[in-house]
This record gives sequence, C-alpha cells and structure tokens, in this order.
Amino acid sequence: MASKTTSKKAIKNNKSKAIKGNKSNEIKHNNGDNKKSLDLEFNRENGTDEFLTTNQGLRINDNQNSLKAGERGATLLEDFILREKITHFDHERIPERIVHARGAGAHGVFQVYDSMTKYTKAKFLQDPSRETPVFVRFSTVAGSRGSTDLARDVRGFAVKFYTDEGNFDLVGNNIPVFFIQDAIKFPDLVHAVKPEPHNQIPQAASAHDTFWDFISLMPESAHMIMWLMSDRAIPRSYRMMEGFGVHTFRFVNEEGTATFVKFHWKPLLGVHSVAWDEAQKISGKDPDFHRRDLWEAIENGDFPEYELGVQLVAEEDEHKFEFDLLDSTKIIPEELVPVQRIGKLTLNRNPDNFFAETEQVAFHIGHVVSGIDFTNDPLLQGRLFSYTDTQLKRLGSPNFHEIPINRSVAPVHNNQRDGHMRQTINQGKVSYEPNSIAGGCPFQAAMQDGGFHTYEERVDARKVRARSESFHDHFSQATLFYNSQSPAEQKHIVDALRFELGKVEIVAIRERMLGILKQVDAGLADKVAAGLGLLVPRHPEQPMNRSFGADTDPASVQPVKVKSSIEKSEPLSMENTVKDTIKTRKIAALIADGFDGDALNQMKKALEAEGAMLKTVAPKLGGINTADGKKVTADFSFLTAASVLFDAVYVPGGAASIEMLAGEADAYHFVNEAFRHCKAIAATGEGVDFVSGTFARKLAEDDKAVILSENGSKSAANDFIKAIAQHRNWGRETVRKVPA
Ligand code: HDE
Repeated sequence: MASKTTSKKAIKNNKSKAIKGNKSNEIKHNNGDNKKSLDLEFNRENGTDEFLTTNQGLRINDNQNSLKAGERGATLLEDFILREKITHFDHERIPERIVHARGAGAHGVFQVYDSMTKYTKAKFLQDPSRETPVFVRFSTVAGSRGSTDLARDVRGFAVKFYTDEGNFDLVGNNIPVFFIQDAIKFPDLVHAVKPEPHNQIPQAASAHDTFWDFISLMPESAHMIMWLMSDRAIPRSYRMMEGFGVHTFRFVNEEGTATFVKFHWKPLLGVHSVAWDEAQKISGKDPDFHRRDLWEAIENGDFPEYELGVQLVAEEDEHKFEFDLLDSTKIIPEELVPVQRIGKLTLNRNPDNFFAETEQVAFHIGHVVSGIDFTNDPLLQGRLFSYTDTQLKRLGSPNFHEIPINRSVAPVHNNQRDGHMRQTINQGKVSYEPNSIAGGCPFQAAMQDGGFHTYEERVDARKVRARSESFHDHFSQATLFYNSQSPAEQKHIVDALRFELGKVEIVAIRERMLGILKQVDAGLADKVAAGLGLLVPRHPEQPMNRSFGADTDPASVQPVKVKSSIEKSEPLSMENTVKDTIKTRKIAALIADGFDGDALNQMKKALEAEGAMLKTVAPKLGGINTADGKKVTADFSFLTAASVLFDAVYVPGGAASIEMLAGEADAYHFVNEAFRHCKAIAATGEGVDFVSGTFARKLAEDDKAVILSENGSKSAANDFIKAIAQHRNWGRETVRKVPA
C-alpha cells in the first residue's frame, strides 16, 4: 500500500497507484478491465447445466422432502436445508416505494447529438460518439406494487445515466408540473391520494373524498389537476408519453457560467392516450398492459426512442417571465423558450430480473455530475432529502449504492465503511482523511480533475417560513392548458372531472372544487357542475389558499391570476403530436373457419411494411382454415383478447367465416367497442357486411377511420394505415354513440 511519506510527489504517485491497484468490486463489476459501461455479467446467474445447491454451495440431493423422524414423523429442526430455504423465502419482500410503487424498467443508451460544452461541462453531453448506458424506470404514482397500469395517474419517468463521471439521475414525470410548490406539503398530498386509511379504498385512484378535499383547498394544484384530468394521465404506452424534469435545474460550463435548464423527453412515436372507458376495461383485461407493451416492444426489437430536449434560460433572464422559474407548478411555454433536442435515449434491453434491477434501482435527484446543478425550487430542495432517506428504509442499508443496478461505472473511492451487506472489501488500515499513512489517498479532486464544485449562487436573505409573491398565481397556466386543448380533449377533461368528483361523497367538496374550476374557466366549471347536478358557487369559498402559517393575514396571500402573455400553446395538445406512423401498433384481425386467407395476407403485409403488427383473433385457439383449405394458427381467442388491447381492427371476408362470426356476440362487441373508442376499423369482402351489421345505421358516411371495401382494394390498406396513424378519430365520440 501507500508509503508513509506525505511529500507532494509521493502523493501524486500514490494517486495513480491507488486507483490502478484497487481490486474492489467496482472494477470487477466492470469485468476487471475498467471498461466504462454497465456490465452486470459478474452478478448474473441462471443455473444452466448446474447442480442445485444451498446458499453455501452445498449440492442438494433431495429438494422434495424435508428431513423427518420416520416417513410419517415430525420434521426435524436439524433440517438446515429446509430452514435456509424457508427463511430466505420469508424475507423475500422489501417495502414497496411509498409512491411510484408500480413500475417497469428497461436498459438502454443515451447519445448527445452535438456537444453542449457551451452550456455544461457534463462529459456525457460533450461527445456525440459516446454512448452512455442508462436504466429507465416508468411507474404510476398512487397505486401499490400490484395495482393496474391504467389508473388515471401521473407516470414516473426516471432515468439513471451511468456516466464516466458518476451516476446522473433525471427523476421526472410525464407531466411537466406538480401539485404543490413546497416539499413540506408532499406527505399531505400523498396521504390524501392514497387509499383512505380506515378501509384502504380505493386502490390506485384519485376519485375519492380525501384527495379532492385536499386539492379543493390547494389552489396551487389547479394547473396540475388540468393535466391529471386530461388524457395525459392515461397513456397508450410508456413508449408514447413525454417526460419532464419538472424543476428548473442549472447547467454550468467550464468557465463557471450557469444557465437555467428544464429537461424534456420527446417520444419519437408521438404522445398518445387511450379513452377513459378503455382504460378502465384494460385494467380488468390486462392490468400489466403498459409493462407488457414495453417488454414486448423491446423483445421485438422495436426499441423505444425519446429525444432529450432542453429549454435554456440565461441567468440574467431569470426574472423576465410572468411566472417564477423556481415554481414547479409552472411550465415555460415552448413559444417563449423553444425546446432544443440535444440527444437520444434508446431502450434496447429488458432487465434479466425484475427484483434485482427494477425493484432495487434507487433513483435520487441528488445524483448529479459536474456541470449539472440545482436551483432553489422548494420542491426540488425537499426531494434532495427524501430520496436517500427512502432508499435507506426500502433497501435497508447505506450500502444500497453497491447493488449492481445502482453501482456507478466510475470507480468509487472514499472513506465510508462497513454497514449492513457491505460488498466492497476495502484494503489497508486508513479510513479517514486527511491521512499520511495512505499517502493522503483518496484525494480531493480539483475542478479540472472533475471535482464537483457547487454553483456559487449569491444568497442574501432573512431566514423565513414563507412563499414568494411570485408563486401566488395559481390559475393562469391552468387556463392556458385548458385553452390549448382540442375540443375532444376539453370534453375528456370535463368527463374526467365529472367522474372523479362524482365519486366524491361529500357535496361540499364537489362545490369547493367547482369554485376552483371557475377560476380556471367558467365554461369548464359550468359543464362539470351540470354533470354533477350542482350550481357553480357565485363566490368561491374564501380564503381558498392555505399556503401560509397561522400568523399570516389570509387576505395578503390570496391566489391571483396573472395575465398570461400567450393564450394557447400548441405543444400542450396531443392533437398536434406525431401522426405519420403506425410503427409498433397492434391490429386485430377477426377470423373464423373459411376466412379469406389472401385478403388477410395482403393486409398483414401492408401493415407490417409500415412496422405494425397484425394478430388474429378467432372463436377458438388452434388451427383456423382459410377459404381455400390452408391452416392458420389463431394468436388469440375472443376469451383471451379484447378490442381494448388493440389499436385497430380488421375483418377480412370469407362467407363461412362471416357467418360464424355473426353468431359470436364477442365478435360484434369487439367491433362496436373499437368503434366506441374511436379506433380505425377496416373490412374487406364479406367482412363489410359484418361491420355494417354491427352498427350499420349509425355509421357516419364521413368517418374516415372506418374503411369498407367490398372488393378488398389496395387503397383500403392505405386508407386503413392513414387512419391508424391518426391514432383515434375522437370526433366520432360526439356524433355517434355505440352501446359497447
Ligand atoms: Fe418523487 N419520490 N417526490 N417526485 N419520485 C419518490 O423515492 C418525493 C416528485 C418521482 O422509479 C420516492 O425511491 C418528494 C416530483 C419518480 O424509483 C420518494 C417530493 C417528481 C419516482 C419521493 C417528490 C417526482 C419518485 C419514493 C416532493 C417529478 C420514482 C420511492 C418534494 C419531477 C422513482 C423512491 C423510481 C419516487 C419523494 C415529488 C418523480 C419518497 C418528497 C415533483 C419518477 O423519495
């Protein structure tokens, strides 16, 4: 080990020696070659061609019978194999995340397009040829670990970048704002939304009294509520939703110049959602819908892709907006500061083991690298405390960073020692600094060696418990969001509010919420009130704002509505998203014996050429005969599939097939429900009769998403593809009603 001398030269020599000589697990984690990628090989185990053993490596001879005093006798305490197995089993669970318990993870890579050196010295944002490994975990927030994927909820979008300079975690959501402005309100918010404490009902749902009681008293949540009641809260797929860092962060460059930055993830497949009725049905038919969708896409090689976007604001422009950059209930409208797309995230590998990776991954907003720094956003500041604290509870030890999925690929050297489940075998007798015995190792790093140097923000203030007046506008961006929605999206918000408040039992809470909605948009409040059989209160209850202490005069902190400099923001509406691709979309073809095999093949080819998938659904599983006697294996039966699990439906011809389908209530329901959920429907040959028969009189002539072609022309496939790319024909909702 290091010599006892403390001369500068000796220290320098020892520095390189110390790093090279390290035999700890970090290096082994990288397969011993110090390669800077996330390589979990060392920890993998699959038992192939191996004997069954105990945890001590002893080969097990009988895994079927415990050790007994005679064949019919009592089990013996001596049975160390039984005890080891059962004990391990008894301890298999760890506490679920207090929020974001339900999730799905994936590995991938991130690559920057152009060097961001002008703004940040973060190395992973410098070199376009460099691939940085990442692990991403998507989640819902309110539900427990086994709850449905399709709850109306915010989605977590947490990304761990394993950079050469240490881990950077971008722990974001699919909604760019948050309910509250100050971290001190977070436990209240979460208590309010979680199942009610007396009976643990409802699971994974905000539609209950305590949530709306809290929200109706927290007008600062108005903007977030607009997003939560919009279709953003019921995504079609994790692959088709945006992500946001929410808070304003700082980039810092080599010169020490800081720039405010908001992070965005933009999915290349666009932002798409399902219908609320559909979401509820999916929750029953396939509660793992999003998890499965992500898994299957990656297994199929359809790697989900998102571009990293940044909105950059110079330090000197901090106060030029009508909102406060430190207020997490506000966005920076893209019209004011455009989003620059600076790199791409590709998810290309499923985890090997859900528990080891997706469950044990520990994100923390405080995991940053040099070149990325915080702001004083009071929500962000509180999060800086919470994430380490929660990992200690959940993973049970301060050594959670040593769990393979959490390990930095940059070597870790410090004087932290011991604790539960320590993996690293630290060598030598020195575990303190300064020291001379280890030659001063490990050393502090100067800034030019990548040492993290906190941005030196000027602070000159009184110590207060208060909120800045610049945080008092609670409604203008809620209104901006509502105004930016298409008519169909606005209608969905009204319906969602009617649903949620309709489930609230205490009428006073409903009324108080109407008072809040009135501040957002009087028309919106009226529509919701009509659905609830109530009137919008003329004078919303005062004071609504509870964001002040006991000694503050409520009149001095009333919420205000600042005039927004823009009235509409296009990127806020999903109407304006990517709609030129059907890549990875799942289309059902309804078939029965005697179906037109050629028509199905043609359609399949056309859809697959565009990157979509066609799956057959039949009255039974197994072989289904085409009209000319060939056999096709059905992918699903009407029992194992439902229209809510598909993006579109196609009914090929074949007289016998159609006759058989005509006797299947589920086949009718399939098409009717697809129609109700505004999906594209195509039929060729005799399939046209079937589709027409389902809601013949109700079919709008001008519905471009229903393609009927008796002779099965090629243009039918083209029109079908165009209609699927539109995602949904939401306009249908208001003109045609279908009982499904
Ligand atoms: Fe979190 N949040 N959060 N949060 N959060 C957690 O950490 C917390 C907030 C977010 O997939 C917890 O490991 C506080 C905003 C995601 O593992 C916990 C506050 C945003 C995930 C916690 C917030 C998030 C979490 C629970 C208010 C979007 C899942 C388990 C001050 C920018 C990460 C855990 C994963 C998880 C605390 C607000 C995103 C308790 C105190 C705002 C995506 O530490």
